[in-house]
Amino acid sequence: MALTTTDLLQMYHTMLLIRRFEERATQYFLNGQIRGSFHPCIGQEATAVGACAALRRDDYMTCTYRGHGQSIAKGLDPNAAMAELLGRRTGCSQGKGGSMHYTDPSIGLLGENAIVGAGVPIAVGAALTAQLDKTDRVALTFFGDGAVNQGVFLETMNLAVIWKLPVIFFCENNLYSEMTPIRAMVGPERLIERAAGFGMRTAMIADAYDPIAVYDTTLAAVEQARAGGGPIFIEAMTYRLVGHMIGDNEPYRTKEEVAEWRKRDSISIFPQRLIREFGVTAEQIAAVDAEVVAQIETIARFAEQSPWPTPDEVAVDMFA
Ligand SMILES: Cc1ncc(C[n+]2csc(CCOP(=O)(O)OP(=O)(O)O)c2C)c(N)n1
Repeated sequence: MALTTTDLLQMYHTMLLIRRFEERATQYFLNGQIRGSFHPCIGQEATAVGACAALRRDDYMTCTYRGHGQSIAKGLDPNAAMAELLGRRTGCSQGKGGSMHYTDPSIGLLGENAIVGAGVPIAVGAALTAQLDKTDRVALTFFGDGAVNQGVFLETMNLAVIWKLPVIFFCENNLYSEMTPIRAMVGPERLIERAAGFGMRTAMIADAYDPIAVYDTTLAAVEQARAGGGPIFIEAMTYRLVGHMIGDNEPYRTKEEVAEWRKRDSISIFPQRLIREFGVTAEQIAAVDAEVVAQIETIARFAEQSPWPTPDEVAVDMFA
């Protein structure tokens, strides 16, 4: 289905919201208002928004600790997302999960996950549920290039192929696993070769800073999976524009490399392209920018003014 101007503006809106959300969260972290660690997805907004636009609200999704943007793009209430970071009761996990454990079954969000590769079998299990229940839901699992050496990841890829499950393996290849370049970890040039070895269909997104390319490739994969075509592995070439986590001083990559990617930053390039190629006006872009500024203030106010969980709630919803 071709994207309308309204869809494209909505995509830009969500990408910008994610960027500003992560920037505000970074400030909270630096002020000591967010505990633990925090892995911003700054630079990777186009994969989150492009891929999630191809999903239905009731489709399943899992993601990693770098999943704030993907969760918001899937439909997570950004108020509940920010409140969760600040540990408030109004957070999506009642303030007990924090940055790495956003969960909301009402939108198919089966959880971020702090363990590399661990969201993959959860999504494959959800896809098995869809197949057994004969619903036409699909599952999409986001993971990084660092996950492709995990045993559980390889085992579940195999099962997904054998059982022909409706699951999309979405690899955000941002060239680094924490501080290790992908070239030092994996033999083949392309990670899709791993999946092809299991007999899985594959697709490449050479420029995953382009949300439309991400959307088109993911939509084709989702439609095939929904129609019984089985799993597919998508490798999306992307880049994070900030450190792995706050406090990472990035000794493993050069400032020049980061600067090259900054020139391609989709937050600035995409709106220019909407004006140039899709008949969007500069006023429409400015309206989105202003809306997001106001929205972030509302989100921040909601989170800061929300109550803390009380001590007697500490064991509620805890299963382990
Ligand atoms: C099983 C496991 N091993 C190691 C870690 C420590 N660790 C946290 S993030 C990370 C790098 C993962 O990189 P990648 O999968 O490429 O995702 P990215 O951080 O680039 O989004 C590692 C090794 C972990 N969380 N889980």
